[in-house]
Amino acid sequence: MTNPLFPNDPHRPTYHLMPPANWMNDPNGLLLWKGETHVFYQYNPNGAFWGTMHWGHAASKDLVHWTHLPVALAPTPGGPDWDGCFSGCAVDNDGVPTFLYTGVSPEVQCLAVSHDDMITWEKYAGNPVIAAPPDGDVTGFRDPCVWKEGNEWVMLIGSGWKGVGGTALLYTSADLIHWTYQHPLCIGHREETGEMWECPDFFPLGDKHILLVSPVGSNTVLYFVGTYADRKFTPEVSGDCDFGRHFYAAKSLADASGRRLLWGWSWEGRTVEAQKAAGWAGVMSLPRELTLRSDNTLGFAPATELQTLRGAHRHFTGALTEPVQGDSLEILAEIAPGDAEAFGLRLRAAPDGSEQTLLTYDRATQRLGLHREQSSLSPDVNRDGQSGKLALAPDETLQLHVFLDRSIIEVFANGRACLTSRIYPARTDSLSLEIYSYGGNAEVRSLDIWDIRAI
Ligand code: DQQ
Repeated sequence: MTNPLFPNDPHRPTYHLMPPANWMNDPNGLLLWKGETHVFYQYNPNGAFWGTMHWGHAASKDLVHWTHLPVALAPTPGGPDWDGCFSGCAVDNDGVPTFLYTGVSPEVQCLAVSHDDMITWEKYAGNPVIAAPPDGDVTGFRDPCVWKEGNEWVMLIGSGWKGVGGTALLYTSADLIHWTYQHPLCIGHREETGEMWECPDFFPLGDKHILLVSPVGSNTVLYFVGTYADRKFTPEVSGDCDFGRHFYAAKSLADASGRRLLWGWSWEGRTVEAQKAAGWAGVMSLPRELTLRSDNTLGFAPATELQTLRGAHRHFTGALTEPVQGDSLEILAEIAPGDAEAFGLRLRAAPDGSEQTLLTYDRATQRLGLHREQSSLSPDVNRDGQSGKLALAPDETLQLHVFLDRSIIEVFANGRACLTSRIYPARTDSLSLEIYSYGGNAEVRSLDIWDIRAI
């Protein structure tokens, strides 16, 4: 986002939603209101580090350009959220926008309402509305996700049973204030999906229901596709929402046309000191549309509205016939593997190759990965490789849809995999884009590249 506070920062994204300065993490309280999409988010007004959690607020008419609005929630000294307003959701309660969120410490559930189109928020005087978890050895009790079924409100709270596995605890209420614990929506296996599920999100898609959870320490958002009956969920298919390890705490929203849109928090990949020095940390992912595929896995696509940001366009077939440079690009590439062992895109490359990031498909392992070992000459930067399985059918081409926005890369592959990551090239001339292959030749069927305009 163009920002006078950081005119010369080469790493600050230009077309992603982020606060004007300081720290942000999880998306919170996504709500459609009077024709606009409102995104709230975990925010620390006191610097570019996690702490004193508030709720920041932005709204958009087009999912692309965002207006920053006043901070919605701040901790109340002496109140149940004295130590922070943690994550939660927003619902439209008969025309009254209402937040359900976690106050700390300890973790309790709180309610707030707005009577002025969400500019200011009043916390319920009787907070907390849920003062303690049910009996049992829980690993956490936070991040309410609320929806309405008939006349009843249903809430999930992210949790887990010690030694057993992550869970989402299901409560019901007639008025959003008085809640009754029912049972766990479902329970995971500790060894497979962790012991504590943060930020549950639950919604119908096609003829299935989807549960998204962010297991503590996993750096990933898992999805489960399954059946919801008697207020219990039976997972049938599962997968990773993103291979990149820089996409977390995702929340979704059904838009006016019924599309299911997902946003996640992309955290930084550099030291806390570097983040503080930058004055900002955390980026909201681009909105991505979720679909249910015929094999009951999830499909992912960037919201089509993003096309309105496209600027200068270049189209190639076979090979890049002219140099392409940029740090704010959209790239659509279709590549047939040919006889190559590995192939993909070389991004943000310096003229002498001393910095470069490889987005690679490896045929032997069938993995799509981002190789960041040479992504930066700076010592402050994480350079771990990140990859995930993407099995291509024998005659299937690799179809990459890449959004490069300075330090953030978001990749959509073959409509069924995503990889979000962060890079911080230190050289100002690390700008080249190339196609490469290894151990043989891959065939570029088509390549479209757009400059992307700042928002
Ligand atoms: N972030 C919030 C918690 C949530 C975690 C605190 C997930 O509510 O569990 O900032 O990133």
